[in-house]
Amino acid sequence: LRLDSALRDGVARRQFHLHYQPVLDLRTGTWHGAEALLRWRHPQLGPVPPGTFIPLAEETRLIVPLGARVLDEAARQLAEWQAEGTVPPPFVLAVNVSSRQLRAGFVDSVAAALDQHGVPGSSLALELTESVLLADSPGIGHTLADLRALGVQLHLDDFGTGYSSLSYLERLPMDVLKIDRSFVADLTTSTEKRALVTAITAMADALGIPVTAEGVETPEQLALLRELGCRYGQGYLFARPDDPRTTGGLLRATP
Ligand code: G
Ligand code: G
Ligand code: MN
Ligand code: NA
Repeated sequence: LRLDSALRDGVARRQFHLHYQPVLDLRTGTWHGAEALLRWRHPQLGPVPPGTFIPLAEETRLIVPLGARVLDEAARQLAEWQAEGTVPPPFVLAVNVSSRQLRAGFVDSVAAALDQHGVPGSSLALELTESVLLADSPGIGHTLADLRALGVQLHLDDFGTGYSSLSYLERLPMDVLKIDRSFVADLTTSTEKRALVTAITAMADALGIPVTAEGVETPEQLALLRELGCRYGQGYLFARPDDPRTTGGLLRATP
């Protein structure tokens, strides 16, 4: 069984679905949003981890059609939750986007997904990694500006793990900075990690960009992140990624 042909097959046969992980507003203690996370269940292999199939989808460029489906399904789910009153504003649903997807036609496909399901751009966020910004492909600035013109938020994912050049934070405006969970993991045990997170939150604060901490697992991490002025939190302490029904139930309840 070749994984790349299985992947191609899986896209055609709709073996992919989305899980959702809620994001908490640490200031108000209410749900602020959720992140859509792609899952693949292969009939023989069972669940294939995203760490395996996403890089392959990127290499084979299957991420382009697959990513378009993700956007459409996320917008559909968002419309359903909005109609039911599950996610009152300013709830924001975040979708991960690979740099390979950011090419001609991408902005149109985002606009089409919003339009098709009647969701406002302001309730959608796109999570981009530093590599997207560093690739600095010609036109990336225009693409991001066009996305923001739709009202869509741009979140910088996995912050701190890439070749962090801070200059792009000024050039390419980001609405939220997501501190990678590797920093949060050792936050309460490593003085170095704590210094880094302190520096990141101070810098983001100076730039007026709110921060989301990923991978929050303990009350001790939460307390420290709050102290450092971190605005949003995501992690197993609050909620795991889960199917739309389970996550919808959580979102309707008080955190
Ligand atoms: O649940 P977790 O193992 O789901 O996700 C692992 C990685 O896969 C994350 O870094 C995430 O950014 C990436 N990922 C999850 N869903 C998507 C998606 O729909 N598109 C892209 N491009 N990456 C995704
Ligand atoms: O890179 P990205 O942030 O998009 O990846 C999200 C990944 O983080 C998903 O694989 C998700 O399952 C995972 N994740 C979410 N919360 C936690 C957490 O509290 N601890 C750990 N270890 N992983 C988490
Ligand atoms: Mn992400
Ligand atoms: Na991340």
